[in-house]
Amino acid sequence: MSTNKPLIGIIMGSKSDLPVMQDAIDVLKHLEVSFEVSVVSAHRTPQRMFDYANAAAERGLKVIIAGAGGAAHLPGMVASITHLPVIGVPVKSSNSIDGWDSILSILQMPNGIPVATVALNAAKNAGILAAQMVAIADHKIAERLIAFKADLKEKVEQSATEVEN
Ligand code: RP5
Repeated sequence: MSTNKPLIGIIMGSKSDLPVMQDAIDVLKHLEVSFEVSVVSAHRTPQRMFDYANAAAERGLKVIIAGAGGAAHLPGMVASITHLPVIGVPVKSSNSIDGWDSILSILQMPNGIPVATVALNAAKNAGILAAQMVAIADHKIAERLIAFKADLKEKVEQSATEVEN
């Protein structure tokens, strides 16, 4: 799946991660930020992972969102290859020890190779963060993010009114 001239690359270790990663896709569609989606496995397709990360900046991508579960090495390995910012999404896989394996594999990076790690299964926040990064140089995306936040505020104020009255 890909939109016109993608700015954000969404990758995941397995097709089984897609139900979680779909939240990133949905929020980027909502914010009208172009993206592409691929399955790239650090362990099962290491050469494909290397080629993807190595070519990402040259192809025009600005941010990579990488989701993986279990021994979740994909975000960190991609971050080791490209200079682009990488946002890691720890995915709670079915045989996972409550997702801690995914979280710690992505979070505990060595000095020099950061991965911006969101909460377990928090692909929506990864999408929003990626949009915020590209909005630094794109005022139209920035305006849509401001509207997105205003909508969140409105919803909380509405629920506060409902609870209080
Ligand atoms: C990881 O192993 C994937 O990111 C996925 O979260 C997990 C399970 O993959 P499958 O066995 O379902 O392909 O590499």
